[in-house]
Amino acid sequence: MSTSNASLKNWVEEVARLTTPDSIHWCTGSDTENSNLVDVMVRSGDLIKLNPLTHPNCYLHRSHPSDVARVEHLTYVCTKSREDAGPNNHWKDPAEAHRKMDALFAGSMRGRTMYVVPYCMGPVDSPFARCGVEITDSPYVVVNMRIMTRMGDDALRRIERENSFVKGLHSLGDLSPDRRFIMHFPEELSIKSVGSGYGGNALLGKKCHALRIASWQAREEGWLAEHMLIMGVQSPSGETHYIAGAFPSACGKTNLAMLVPPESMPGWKIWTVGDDICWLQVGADGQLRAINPEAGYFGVVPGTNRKTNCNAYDMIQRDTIFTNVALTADNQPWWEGMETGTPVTDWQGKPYSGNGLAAHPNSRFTVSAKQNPIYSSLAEAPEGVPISAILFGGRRREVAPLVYEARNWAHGVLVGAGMASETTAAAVGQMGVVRRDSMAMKPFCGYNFADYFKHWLAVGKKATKLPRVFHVNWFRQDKNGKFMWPGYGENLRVLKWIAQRCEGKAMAVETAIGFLPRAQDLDVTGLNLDPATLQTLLSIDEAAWKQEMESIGKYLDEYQTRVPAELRKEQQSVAQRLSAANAA
Ligand code: OXD
Ligand code: MN
Repeated sequence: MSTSNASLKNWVEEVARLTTPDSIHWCTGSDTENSNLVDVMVRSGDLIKLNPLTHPNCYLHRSHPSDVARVEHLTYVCTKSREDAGPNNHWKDPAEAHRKMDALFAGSMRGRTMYVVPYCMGPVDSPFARCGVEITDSPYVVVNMRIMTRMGDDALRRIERENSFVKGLHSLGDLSPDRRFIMHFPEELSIKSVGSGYGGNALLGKKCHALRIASWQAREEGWLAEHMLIMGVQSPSGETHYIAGAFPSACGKTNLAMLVPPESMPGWKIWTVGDDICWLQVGADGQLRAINPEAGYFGVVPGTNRKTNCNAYDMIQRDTIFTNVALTADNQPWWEGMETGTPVTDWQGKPYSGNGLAAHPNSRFTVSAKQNPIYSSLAEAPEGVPISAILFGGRRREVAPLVYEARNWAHGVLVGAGMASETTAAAVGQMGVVRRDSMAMKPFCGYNFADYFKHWLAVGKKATKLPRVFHVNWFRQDKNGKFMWPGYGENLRVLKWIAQRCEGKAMAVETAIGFLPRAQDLDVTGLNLDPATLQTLLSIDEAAWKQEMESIGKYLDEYQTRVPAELRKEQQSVAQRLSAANAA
């Protein structure tokens, strides 16, 4: 097979000349193609078939032990001007980056098959969707892309109709961390990734296309590409509010998007639209509307069990690819947080004797969104869903209260820009260090954050009906390091307050940082939460917040004069309110 699209055909030929594969396979996305690829990988040892009685059609992939997470220090945005990439990105001159990458790609597919993977991010019939083609020498990437995107013939037809697609070139290379780079060329709508088979580095439709390149495209075209879940929150009276939420990697987006309501909140229902990425456009009705560009979940496994999230747990009992989990004696997948079973083999395939972690903390499942028992009936709607509220949230031991609401859109942009969170195992590097992670996009924004904040403010001026903006923190700890809020399904109590705020029905108190619920405004029936703990969760320490605002001011200074004056004004006005409150 090939294509009628000359630019795609030429690019494939050019890549084949450079990488010298043994053969070229154009992916159609069919079931037969998928099972052939799975068979090849089972024979090569790239996939291990799991117990078919307990986990039908499930496989385990073990990645190279040095290749288990995103590599932010090896990820670059290559724009003609360094300032366009901004201090939030590593930068390389595009010509130099191409030279460096092409040297690594030269002959890299010798002895391998080169797969050409056409895909569409978003429902194929959606005007908000965008297409790409990934060329890869990894069959693991192909089977994952088939789950995570609309991959194959339908996408190729759309590419041929539109004559536009993002070019993604990927090779495992020799998997050496010294020869591993993920480079983005937003001005050319292209990506080159070499030396890693890990999801976020290798499944180019996800972070590389749907966030880094798409954020650039979105700015040019007047929309937003965000690191956000999308969920429907349905009240007992049947009204559904759609909420988009930005949280850094491994902070529970998948669990929140698939939340199981507590028994003490009968009648509430949650519907998942997406768990990681959200493309927002101002619709013809003047509202912000969202689509999930992905078709599956690449979720963090540890901690998933029947109690924490039975929806997620049930979803991954069949037709799932696991990466870097442990195994029981009868070949069932196992991870920390699993309530039953005993691991005998760790994530690296070594015998496990009970010391240390059996599964890698960033072990993952890849599963089709269609297997989610609460998949929203509007998840495939070409026009997307209307967004009532946007959440920003980090993993903060202290300072950030359970929830607060921004005064308005511009203040909301400051709340998002000032977001901070403790680092997690989703990226290589030290864990648990608090860093600013604006809109949870620090690793993913394909251009200068100052321009991005400006773009957020501009989108706010285009919409006639804007979502309300909130900040949440499920991760507050007491002096002994114990989590103060139970999290998981109980987070619905906060979502209920948010939904009611959107309807103008819930009360709040105004503080220097925004609107907070009082204890009586939050439904805590059946929760058994100590009133003093609730009080701490719902109050602000003004001295700590003064410092926080100063630190946000310094953070904005890093972006110098490119920072929009409107954002600076917001920061100054919160700082002034805090000073006034301190003086009072
Ligand atoms: C992810 C991430 O895999 O954010 O979603 O790292
Ligand atoms: Mn993510």
